Amino acid sequence: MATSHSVLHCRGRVLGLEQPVVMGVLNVTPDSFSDGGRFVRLDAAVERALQMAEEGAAVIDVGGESTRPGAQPVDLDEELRRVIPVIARLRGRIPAILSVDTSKPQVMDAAVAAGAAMINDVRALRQPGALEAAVTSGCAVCLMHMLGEPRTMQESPSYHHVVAEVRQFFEQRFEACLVAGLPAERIVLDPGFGFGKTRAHNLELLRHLGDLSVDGLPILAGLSRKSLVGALTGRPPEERVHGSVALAVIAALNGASILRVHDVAATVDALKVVSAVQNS
Ligand code: 7PM
Repeated sequence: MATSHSVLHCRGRVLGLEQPVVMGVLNVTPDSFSDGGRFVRLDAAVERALQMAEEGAAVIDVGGESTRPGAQPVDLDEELRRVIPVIARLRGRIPAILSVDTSKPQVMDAAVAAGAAMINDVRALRQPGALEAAVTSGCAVCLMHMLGEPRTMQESPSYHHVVAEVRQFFEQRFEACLVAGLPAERIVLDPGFGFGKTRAHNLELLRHLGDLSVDGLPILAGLSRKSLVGALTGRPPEERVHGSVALAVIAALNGASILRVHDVAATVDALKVVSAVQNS
């Protein structure tokens, strides 16, 4: 196996990665929960998180900024209003690690104060102040590769050699983290499927997932319901469960330690099968 780090340190807690684990996606955006107003949305988000924990998610990733292709940035106060109450309500209620999906240092600080133990940053701590916020937080961090910005990244992504370029990006960000005082035990790398990548790029990265890791750091893969699944199956997002589970299985077999998914129960079952095969 390409990854030699089999644990992730998350603010005094240890997430075991001997077997692949699931990170459940909790989008707290107006388009993800029916709009009965802010408090209805909060209740619905908390309910969904409890369900994902029950289904076996080891991590719950709470996000308030839509990073879908073409999305507009979200204002700081609005992002705080979306994610902080959810994290605060979940703190201590579930065994899952709480992750905050953000690029803003102010959101990282507030989320950590509310109970988050992981930071998932699609901009890999490149916003001013983000690296420092992550270092002092004690949190684990997910460094994701993205070519460009969400608003424009899918316009015409181009690489000479996608695997080598993503790997080089990981090397640079890993070095920046070490220099800033963020140790390897707190870092996970993510190729950012769909973030400035064509279908061919995504498939190339998936096939070579094991070659992407730097210093044996664990790999996180997010393929769930993405347009890649749509392109391969011809199905709309709500009908992409089976294709997504197949991709999660392939990613795990190719060395991914954390699978970021919407359909937790189905993926947890599939990964139990993968683990049994890997450990026999
Ligand atoms: C529309 C398209 C809405 C895509 C939302 C998305 C990743 C992530 C996302 C990922 C990490 C989604 C994506 N994808 N963070 N955030 N890795 N670390 O499926 O692949 O939620 S947004």
